[in-house]
Amino acid sequence: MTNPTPQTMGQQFGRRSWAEPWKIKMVEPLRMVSRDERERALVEAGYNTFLLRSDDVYIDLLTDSGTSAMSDRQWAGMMIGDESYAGSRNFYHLEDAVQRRYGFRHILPTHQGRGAENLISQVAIKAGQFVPGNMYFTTTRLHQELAGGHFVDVIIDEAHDPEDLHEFKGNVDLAKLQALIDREGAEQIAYVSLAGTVNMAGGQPVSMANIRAVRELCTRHGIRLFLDATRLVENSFFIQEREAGFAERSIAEILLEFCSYADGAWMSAKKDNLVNIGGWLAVNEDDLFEELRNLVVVYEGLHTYGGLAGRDMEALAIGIDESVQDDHVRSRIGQVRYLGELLTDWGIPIVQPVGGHAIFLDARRFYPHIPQDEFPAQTVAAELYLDSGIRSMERGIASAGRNATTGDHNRPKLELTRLTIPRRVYTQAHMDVVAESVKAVYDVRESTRGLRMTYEPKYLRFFQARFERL
Ligand code: P70
Repeated sequence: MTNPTPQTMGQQFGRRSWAEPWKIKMVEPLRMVSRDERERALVEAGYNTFLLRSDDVYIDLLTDSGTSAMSDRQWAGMMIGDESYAGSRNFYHLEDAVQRRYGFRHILPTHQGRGAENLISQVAIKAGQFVPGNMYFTTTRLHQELAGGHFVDVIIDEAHDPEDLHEFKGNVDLAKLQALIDREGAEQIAYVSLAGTVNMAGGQPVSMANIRAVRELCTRHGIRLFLDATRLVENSFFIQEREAGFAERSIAEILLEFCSYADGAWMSAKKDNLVNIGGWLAVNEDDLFEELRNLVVVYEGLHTYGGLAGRDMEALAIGIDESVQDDHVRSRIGQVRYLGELLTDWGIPIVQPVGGHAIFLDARRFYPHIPQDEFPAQTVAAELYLDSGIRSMERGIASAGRNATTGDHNRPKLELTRLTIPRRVYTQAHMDVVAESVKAVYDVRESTRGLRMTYEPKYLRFFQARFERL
């Protein structure tokens, strides 16, 4: 019998293939780790992929944060870093790039996203106020709580269902937001915290229609609207692809319009913006900016460097311009989808539709016999590492932490393991290896047992918690 003619994945899915709009000129060797080494490393790490050494990892899909490959132009920019303490020329390049691409008036650099979250939370939240948002994010919610705020989830219900095919699962449920305002009073709402795409929901986008409506509601009640802009470029891609009237508009144009409805934004530039470290905070109001500019010197550094070297700010300014190019975003999300299509084809349960930055394995359906208190998503991450040295991240009950009042576990509906794809780093062949490993772990799922937590830190426990096999 002869084999059928091999087909590219593009052909198999009835379309032409996409390709990266770059070629590789420097490589970083990867180390294959033996099964014995992996077993030892996993036990030493307490079954927590955050505690593995990267030298023990083969393909690292822990995060897309700070793991992107910079371009030759960004590296060239590093050489023209102006390391003056005050008024570095690279700061003005960064300020200009954020103003042009995101449209906000005032900009402060920060060492990374959570530095900006800390500043905005301290300045814009009064103790006891509520902060409605489209699903929690770990660091964002923690800073809101440390500032005395209470986070309230106002995302649409569909976002909590990994099988629901809603095209904009990041949308705010306006009725939930209105009900909160009616119940607590507008003066008790610190601001609306809107993220696009929504990380914990699976990288799901917010539509332009939704932010317009949220803006309208906020204006009516005199409430500010701030964005988590970490993956807003990727959000813009989904608007271009899915929302009527945007197909002919560039991602850069869509991004600018989206930001025009907000009063400001915080940014982890380690994602969309293609740098290994950095963040920024941007607002339009003069008075608010004055307060933030004063506070930044307490936590980050002078307002013209905010914890970054001049060279970091230059790489970031260049990265911002590169990050909004249509061909870049198309190939970045194309690669994520490629992996998603393989897994879907093989019947492996993942969050649908596939989002912008990662594939999220649905651990509840992966291991239906493991109860949530035995950490099914953490178990998937551990088994995947054991099988092939691939590192992923738990995004379920361990990440959700404990209820601040009752002390019990938060039990999120979504119990997920994230395979996060760094930008411009891995090839299609790496995605094939990943897909095959997920399948191998899935094939032996019935004999897999869960985990018990043996050490639990107080803050953001998932980073440093330890587990053992049951
Ligand atoms: C990730 C990273 C960071 C992040 C984010 C959104 C939507 C803010 C931040 C904070 C890193 C991470 C953070 C906490 C737990 C696990 C991983 N997300 N908003 O891998 O920015 O890290 O620069 O302080 O996704 O998703 P930063």
